[in-house]
Amino acid sequence: MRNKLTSLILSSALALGGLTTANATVIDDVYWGSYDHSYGDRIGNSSYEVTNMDVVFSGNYLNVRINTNFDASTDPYGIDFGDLFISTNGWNPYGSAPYSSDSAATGEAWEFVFDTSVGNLYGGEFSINNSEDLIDASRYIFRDGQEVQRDSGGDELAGSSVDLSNAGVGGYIEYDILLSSLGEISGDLGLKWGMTCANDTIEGAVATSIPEPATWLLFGTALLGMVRTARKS
Ligand SMILES: [Ca+2]
Ligand SMILES: [Ca+2]
Ligand SMILES: [Ca+2]
Repeated sequence: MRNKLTSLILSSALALGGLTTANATVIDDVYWGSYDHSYGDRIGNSSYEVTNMDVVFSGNYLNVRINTNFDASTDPYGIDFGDLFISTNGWNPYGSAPYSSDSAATGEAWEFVFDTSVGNLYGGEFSINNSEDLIDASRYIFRDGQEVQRDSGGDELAGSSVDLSNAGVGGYIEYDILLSSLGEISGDLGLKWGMTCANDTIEGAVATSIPEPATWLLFGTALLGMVRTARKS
């Protein structure tokens, strides 16, 4: 009987694990970001559109899918994929939606960055390129003031990856970040992505995976029920 009870408890614990790790969150692109100019959400044609971000905590990984038409391999101006910036101590952009005054100078500080071109996650002390560091302002209209790529430095953290094979119109690019590399997350997890001209940039936050008290109550009640059933059998 003890074996039966143990296996019941084990299987319900596994089921709970599944419940708490499969919580997908969609972050809609309600972010503009700028130095107070009036470019709106996107500058230029729809090939720069970022629609939203799907975020899933899946086992040991944080999976972030950026739904965007952008593809660096077909961009006629040499615009590149930007990097994925991660904040592990909350998300505090400047102002409120659509965050038209949030910039690298006023907004969130990022504890981690996945360098898309290198293919590695970095923590520690790294320097950042803003959009105006990479795009010639005398030739192009673009969204300045946005952090878009890691420049140099930082501690290289193995085990995370990016998949660019689905980039293009109606497509997406996808990051798998090894959660253990991020250390302790306090509060919401903040995320930011844009192409190097930042013509469309997305920022937002997801709540981290802590079971709701109601979930624990249900779990406890279910366990009690199982113990009673097991004792009767
Ligand atoms: Ca957009
Ligand atoms: Ca931060
Ligand atoms: Ca945007």
